[in-house]
Amino acid sequence: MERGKFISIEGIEGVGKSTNMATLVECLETAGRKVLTTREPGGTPLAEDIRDILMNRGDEPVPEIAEVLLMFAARSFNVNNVIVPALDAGTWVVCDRFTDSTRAYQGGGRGIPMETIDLVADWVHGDTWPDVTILLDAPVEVGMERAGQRSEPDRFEQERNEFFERVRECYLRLAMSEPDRFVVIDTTRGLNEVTNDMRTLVAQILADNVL
Ligand code: Z5A
Repeated sequence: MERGKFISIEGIEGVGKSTNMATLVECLETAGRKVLTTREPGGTPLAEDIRDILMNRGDEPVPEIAEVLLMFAARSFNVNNVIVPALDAGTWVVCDRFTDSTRAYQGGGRGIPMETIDLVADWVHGDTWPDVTILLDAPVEVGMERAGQRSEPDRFEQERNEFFERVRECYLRLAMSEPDRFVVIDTTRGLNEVTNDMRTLVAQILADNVL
């Protein structure tokens, strides 16, 4: 059986990951692919428990090292219990965030050395990397404005704009350093244009032009 493809979606908050993920999945399913969606941190019951620790604003501070390790602990559940079994069964996996989020947020945003993150990544998921990573990009103010229309901010959403600027810069650097894996979509434009880009990209992926 042919292995499924692994696609991740990345970007700072409010750039439209959830919105565009729905389009991506719809296009793949229309083309006859079996698709599983998952998210990080999360994706399994235990990983979702870890997500609660990471996202909720409690009284106890979360040290940066604990944040990295919890992200990877959650990822270990998701990779071993969801992602790899699905890919092995020929299912396509679409993941809302993966290790590039750790590189961008904990590396770029918090300043954890990239070598440390990549060392743990190698330990946790080895060669299991997305075949394609779609980076949805928009200036921080655009993402903030869109996200701002939502409910109470979580622990990450209360960070300052400078933090998200560093995260965005890191994402763009990662995309430049791995052009064969990353596709960057400018989501500053209207939703119709972005949706059209997403449809074109799926057609390219299916035609194997991107992988
Ligand atoms: N995190 C981390 O630090 N390290 C890690 O390793 C991992 C994660 C895995 C959880 O992420 C947090 O965890 C995240 C990073 C950290 N924190 N932050 N910030 P999350 O993915 O669950 O949460 P999020 O980043 O806030 O994503 P989101 O809430 O799902 O937002 P989104 O998906 O990017 O946006 P959206 O809901 O699709 O769109 C926002 C609004 O804009 C919505 O009303 C849309 O209708 C509208 N929209 C979208 N696109 C457009 C366009 N093109 N035009 C106009 N309006 C639009």
